[in-house]
Amino acid sequence: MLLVTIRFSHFNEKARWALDLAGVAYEEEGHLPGFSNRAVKRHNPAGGSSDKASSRYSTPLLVLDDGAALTDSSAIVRWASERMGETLYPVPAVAELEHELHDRLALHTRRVVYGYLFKSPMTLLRLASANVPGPETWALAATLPLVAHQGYRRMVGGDEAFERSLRIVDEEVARWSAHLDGRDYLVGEQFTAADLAFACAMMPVVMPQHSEGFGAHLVPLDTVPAEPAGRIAVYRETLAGKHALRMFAEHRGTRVVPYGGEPER
Ligand SMILES: N[C@@H](CCC(=O)N[C@@H](CS)C(=O)NCC(=O)O)C(=O)O
Repeated sequence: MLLVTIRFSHFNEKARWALDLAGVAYEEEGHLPGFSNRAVKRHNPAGGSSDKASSRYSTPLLVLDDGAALTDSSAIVRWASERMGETLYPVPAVAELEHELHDRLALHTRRVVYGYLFKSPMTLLRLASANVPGPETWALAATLPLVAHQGYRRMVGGDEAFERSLRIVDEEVARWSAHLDGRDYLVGEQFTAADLAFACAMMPVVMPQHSEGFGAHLVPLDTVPAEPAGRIAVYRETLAGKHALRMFAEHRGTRVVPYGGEPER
């Protein structure tokens, strides 16, 4: 089974997490954004469907042993859940929350992290080379200022969109923190796909390290530039941030990262 990913992406972590929980063996083929579309097209020319977050050729893509393709992280989590002793979807509210998280919190945390990465191209390059060593990272290195400039415009949408996403993340973190007050899990009394999706949606703003459960390499916290580092420190102390980190610590299990290594300092 093949999982095509952007390795440091939160939607991709959703898929890896669920597959790891189900104990399913798969090979991960990781790419950088942009290169990932070509790889997805190669493995699944028909593509999936586009949505609020992505194009038809987005990652994660899971190609099953019989050749069938799952083209969305939620479909992969659902598929993995069906192979577990206990379902990750005990009640319909779980899938509804997963959908809500996909369309808002996850979208805006992603925009925020890309905004900061494009403002600090060397951090982006270290992240890339730790996860996708080789030609894609060399190409990024050769075109770094241009990629950072265009990426900030196209993927982030410029300053106004970046600032708006920062505000929305603040609001969402406050809202979810209130929801989590006095609860151990988002729905009911057990870990569900909602907690898994939530922890992944929060990932860009709490930066769980591999040693804290994340299934690829993120940059070490003490090498993050001052402004995002300050935000990460604040978010980590909120109930939402603590919940995300606890889900990684208690429910992620151990993942052996197949290749790459800790980013250079
Ligand atoms: N709804 C999709 C969203 C996936 C998504 O946005 N993937 C991004 C990486 S974070 C991607 O591959 N983007 C490239 C593209 O959309 O072409 C899912 O949950 O799998």
